[in-house]
Amino acid sequence: MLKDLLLPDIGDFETVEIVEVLVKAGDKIKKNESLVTLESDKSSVEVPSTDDGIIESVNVKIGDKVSKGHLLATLESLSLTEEKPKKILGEKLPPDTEKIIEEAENTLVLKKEADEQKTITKKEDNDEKIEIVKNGDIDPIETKEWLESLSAVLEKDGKLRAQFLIKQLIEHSYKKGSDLVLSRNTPYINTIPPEQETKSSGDQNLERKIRSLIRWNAAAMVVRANKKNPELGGHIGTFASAATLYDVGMNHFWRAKNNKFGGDLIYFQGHCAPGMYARAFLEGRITPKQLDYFRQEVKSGGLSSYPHPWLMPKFWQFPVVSMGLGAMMSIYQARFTKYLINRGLLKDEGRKVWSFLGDGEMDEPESMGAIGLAAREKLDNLIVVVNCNLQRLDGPVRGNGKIIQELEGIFRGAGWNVIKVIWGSYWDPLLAKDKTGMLIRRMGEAVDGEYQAFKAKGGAYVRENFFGKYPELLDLVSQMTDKDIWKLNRGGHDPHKVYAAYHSAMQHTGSPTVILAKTIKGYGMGKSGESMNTTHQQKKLGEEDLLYYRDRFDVPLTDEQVKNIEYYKPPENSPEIKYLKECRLKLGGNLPERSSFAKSIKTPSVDVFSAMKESTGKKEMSTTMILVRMLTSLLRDKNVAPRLVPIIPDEARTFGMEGFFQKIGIYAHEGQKYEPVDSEQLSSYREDIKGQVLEEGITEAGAMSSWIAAGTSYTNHDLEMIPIYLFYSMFGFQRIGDFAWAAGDAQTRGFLIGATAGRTTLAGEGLQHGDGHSHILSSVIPNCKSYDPTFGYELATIFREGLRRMYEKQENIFYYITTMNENYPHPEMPKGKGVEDGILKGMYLFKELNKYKKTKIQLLGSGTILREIIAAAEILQKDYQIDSNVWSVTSFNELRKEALEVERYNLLNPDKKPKKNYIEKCMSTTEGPIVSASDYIRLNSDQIRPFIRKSFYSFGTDGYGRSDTRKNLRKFFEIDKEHLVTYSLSVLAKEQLIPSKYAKEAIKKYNIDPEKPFPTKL
Ligand SMILES: Cc1ncc(C[n+]2csc(CCOP(=O)(O)OP(=O)(O)O)c2C)c(N)n1
Ligand SMILES: [Mg+2]
Repeated sequence: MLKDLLLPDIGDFETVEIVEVLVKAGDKIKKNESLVTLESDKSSVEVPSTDDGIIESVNVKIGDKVSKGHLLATLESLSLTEEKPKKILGEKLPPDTEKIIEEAENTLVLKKEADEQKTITKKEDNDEKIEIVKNGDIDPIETKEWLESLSAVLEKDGKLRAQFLIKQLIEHSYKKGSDLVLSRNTPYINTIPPEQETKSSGDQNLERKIRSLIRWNAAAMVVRANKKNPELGGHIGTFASAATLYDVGMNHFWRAKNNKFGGDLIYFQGHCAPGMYARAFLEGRITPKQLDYFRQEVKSGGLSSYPHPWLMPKFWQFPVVSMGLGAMMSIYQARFTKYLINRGLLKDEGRKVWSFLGDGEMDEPESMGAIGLAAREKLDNLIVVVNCNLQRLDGPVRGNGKIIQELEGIFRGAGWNVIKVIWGSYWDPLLAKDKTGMLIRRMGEAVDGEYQAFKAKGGAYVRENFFGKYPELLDLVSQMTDKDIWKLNRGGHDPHKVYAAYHSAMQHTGSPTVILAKTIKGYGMGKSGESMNTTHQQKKLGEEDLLYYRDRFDVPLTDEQVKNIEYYKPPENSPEIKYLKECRLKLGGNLPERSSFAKSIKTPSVDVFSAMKESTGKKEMSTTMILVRMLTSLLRDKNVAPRLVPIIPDEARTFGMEGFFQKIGIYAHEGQKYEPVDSEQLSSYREDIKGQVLEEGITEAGAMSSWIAAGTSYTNHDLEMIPIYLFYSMFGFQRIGDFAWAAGDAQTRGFLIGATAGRTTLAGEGLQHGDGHSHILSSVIPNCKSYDPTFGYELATIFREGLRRMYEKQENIFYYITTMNENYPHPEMPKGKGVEDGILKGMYLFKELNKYKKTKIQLLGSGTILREIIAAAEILQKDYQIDSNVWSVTSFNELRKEALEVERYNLLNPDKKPKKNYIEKCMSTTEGPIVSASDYIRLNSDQIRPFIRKSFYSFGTDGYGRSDTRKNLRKFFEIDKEHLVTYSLSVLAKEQLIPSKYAKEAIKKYNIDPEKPFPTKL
């Protein structure tokens, strides 16, 4: 059966141009395979076939303008059934139907009012009869009895009494292990009751010994480093509070990566780094010499202060010490793992992401900024552990409140599985004996400031101030000595409780888990810093403190050894070392450890990019559109296509990327449960469990975290992925600068695309949107390469090189490329030698205007301002007989980096023939002064000023942006062609190459006001 393939609804556009025809007569085609590519002035979209079949005829050609209903091709259909036309949503309803709906709605309103009336009447009837509908209720009679009792209480003793009883019931049921009560908070006791705890099969004695040695060595390395040089710093208190939390995980839960399993991903709390080194020392992975080089990283082999993969690329995986970043990055890591699994790129092995955070760190907006996403996406592969030692740097986290309860409420409200680990096992008998509920009440009453003091001031103090508040509680502990009371431990220091919590978290499905573990900052540090406000900064331990620490943890060192702060490692064949190693062997290997076995991706052939190297003729396009076109072509490259991860924070339409919705789908872990309102349109909103686009919504920090997860997939999943995160350039580095820094540290590979870039190019948006500095911010990240291309061929050259270097050569760099939304024609790639090389190095000679051979000037332009420079060059030649060289500068940053290196070489090799930097090589044979301009602040061009021996003048967009037309904005910032001509004339006059009258005349001619204040002051 012959079938017409018509152009479907194309949304906002009336007519669009065919830019590619992807089929020919006789081709066999499957449903959803692309027929043609369309391009509007904003976006390009492929049109899919609606059926399987053989193309009978193609009825369009490149350049045709088409609109909805246009016949694209005819197809000999191979499908047996005729597709039913879909009901079009939003179609205008016939007037009769509208009337019927209106009547029905009115009736509904009346009925609702009547119903309300009835309810009120019912209330007035005050029927005391309680009726129970057997609706999932296994024993309605019993329910009735309970409710009748409550009713009686309400009647007899009032609602306060009734509420009290309900609260008692909830607490009682919670205590018995029922965690289903739907309240924001549960009582201040452990979520898992003792009788439901899963017991560890580990040797507790040995584990305690091992933990003690780790504690000792961690503290010793910090104290030794500070003894050597007090500049070096370090933290003891954080790890001292978290040692059990890590130990239980390391001994029993965290599986390493090996050739059989992908490995759990553990985000260690940054300030706990000494603890990880101390364990690695016992495991034989780190030498005592290395321990002695803690925080002395300049010589190779030193240990980095915090988890920095850049500095210890075989050890640390996740850079987290800047508070709040780890929380978000780990959530998006868990999400990205599910994305890879759902897309069929990764096996589901039940791997988990564990993220350790400080309770003070939870103050950071980023820490809880993505917990909604984690619950929404049901990230049951994520376990967050908050080490609630009740302290941050200066003092208590919530002295007047309770951080655990506060976090519980927030996480519970967001839909997380919350496990509180508050009390250690020594409390269990007391809680069991507490028949009055007074103990739970007192636990709930005391605030964190008090709890901190309880652990700093000893057993007698606790008896008096905690138990002493109620006679019943004093009674409860009357048989206990002060020492016994002091021993009442906190959950986070009790390996049994921690084990039970971890075990339960591992079993949990359907939502992410947060474990709130109560600990003591500086645990074991005694007077020198246990539970003190100064604990965080404590990096020195005096002799007495060290002896106390040794005794507290039974470390087998003599007094002399303690005074020398010696490390302690039992012999290799000791039960401790054997046990420690066996545990890790069972769990597949060492942690933390960073490795990559990812296969490289072959760079796509030059053909994929060849269309971008041709002239667009008269057709005007923005570089953003060219990028989208390029990505569309890349989606046809079988090596690259599945690895592309387009990441967009709710701006796909701004960048003309809505065509991707249909083509590759938006990732949605539950697929699409609804028919989208625009289902009839070509670019309809298509969500899919296998979707490729990460449509993040309005969260730059989230999108950036996704980008980092995808860009480090080569090490965390041994799978090279190519994340391309597109954003408004102003909301990139300015917004998420610290994440970008962490991304560099993590050796993320990928593309950041600052779209709608340039302070005068994004015309109608104004101050908050006008980016004139992102290239300055990106320039500070050592392994970030930034480019500001003007033409399609420049963009294509840079992009292909990025693919080659990052994914074929597997270099640890990433790219920041700005693209613009200004439409203009693009010339073909100049044929000259060195153009491609120059584009990548940062500049090349775009055009030589050499007619008059009298006066010459060098004109440098970047981004869209290169076009103003080209226009200025033409005016200078036509009106003033001044020749010029026009240089396209694709990256001032790259030019500067290379020049700095050459300069350094020359300074350090004074006896050798000086090398020339690339800028000098470009400029050395040229004549005349240099005028340079970009759509960024002058500092962008100024980056190369020190390396130029000629007179150099830079122009740019210093000052706050504002909204206006491009023309007016460029005039305001003095980077339009008229200003550039005038300034060029003035520069030439200053160099005494021409008389000054030309500049004066130009100022008049172009209505330039020399009295206008500098734009930074406006
Ligand atoms: C973004 C950021 N701001 C500030 C700091 C400095 N800082 C380091 S540790 C710390 C206190 C941390 O307290 P908490 O999160 O409770 O961790 P703890 O050491 O108590 O486990 C602060 C403020 C930082 N590392 N990162
Ligand atoms: Mg803390």
